Amino acid sequence: MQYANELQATIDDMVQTGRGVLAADESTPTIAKRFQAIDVESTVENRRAWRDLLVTTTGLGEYISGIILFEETLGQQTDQGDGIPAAAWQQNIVPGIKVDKGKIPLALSPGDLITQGLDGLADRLRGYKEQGARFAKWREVYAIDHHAPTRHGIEANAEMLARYAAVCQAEGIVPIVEPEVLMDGDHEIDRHAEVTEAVQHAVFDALQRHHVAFEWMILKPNMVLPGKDNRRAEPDEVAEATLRVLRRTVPAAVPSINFLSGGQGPQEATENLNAINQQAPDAPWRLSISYGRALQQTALHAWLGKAENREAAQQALLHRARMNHLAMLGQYSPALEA
Ligand code: 5MM
Repeated sequence: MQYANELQATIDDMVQTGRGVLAADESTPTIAKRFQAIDVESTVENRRAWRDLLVTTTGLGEYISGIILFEETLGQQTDQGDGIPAAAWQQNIVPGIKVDKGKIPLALSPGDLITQGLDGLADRLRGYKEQGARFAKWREVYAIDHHAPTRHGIEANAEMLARYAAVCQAEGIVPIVEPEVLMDGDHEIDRHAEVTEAVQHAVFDALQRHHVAFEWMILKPNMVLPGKDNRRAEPDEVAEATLRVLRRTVPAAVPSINFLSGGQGPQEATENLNAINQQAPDAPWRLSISYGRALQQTALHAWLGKAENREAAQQALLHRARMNHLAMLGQYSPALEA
């Protein structure tokens, strides 16, 4: 592959013991929803100030090795006048970019969704690379109900992820492959496991068909959980179910599995990750994070859009990052939250 050395260097920079990825790539409608919860207007400047706060948190690089940015943020600057990607590098954090253009219903397939954004992707990636991005992310979303996702939907989504990942590797960009089976609904944990297993099988089959090198990608899956309207499972049950599915489906050549938090509470997401690492100390892949909400939520509520709360918000972010660092080592305990 043309960019083998570059791809390996990015993997080496991102996949390290005790470090994970911060997902700060909320699209404009999603960040508006997050800001609305703290009564802050979603302006270009407020979005810049928030992402500046995150990326300039002193010490964040100890626990975070990569940050996923939204296109707008990639071209923005910190208060100090540094480009946001350069500010990430100053903390030894690799900047990356969300490249999908969001989901729409899959035509003629009720209940299935599909993500857009493949047209012109290679050109866009070249531009993002010039702006400093070294990895990309693309998310496919699967909602569970009685009939969905369908076999056809699962295959169509796998095809999109594989085509995206192949274009990334051809351009020297490490792809984060994110198939997210939502936790919305009242399904049991077994149903979530069944769908996640079918999704992962299809994704890896498609990646292989599209000649994607597993060594130079990162998988960003959901954990296996009962539906949000069902019950809350204990961390050991989540870990067992999640590891069973991953062992059945994810090749050992994949260097790292970085979970999304998907609506779990910040502490819940840390507890579950800790149980996963405790149960699988010899797993072939690193078991890490690519959390958005579970890393940002407490910091966002400490910030409230006010400059005078900036330091408190950074402390809240650093604390969550450190708790997850300990969970990656299987050394977390809720007592440490205090
Ligand atoms: C940060 O949110 C990302 C997607 O945002 P849009 O829906 O606005 O495109 C999302 O892909 C995120 O990276 C992952 O779901 C991880 O975030 P959570 O909050 O699930 O850990």
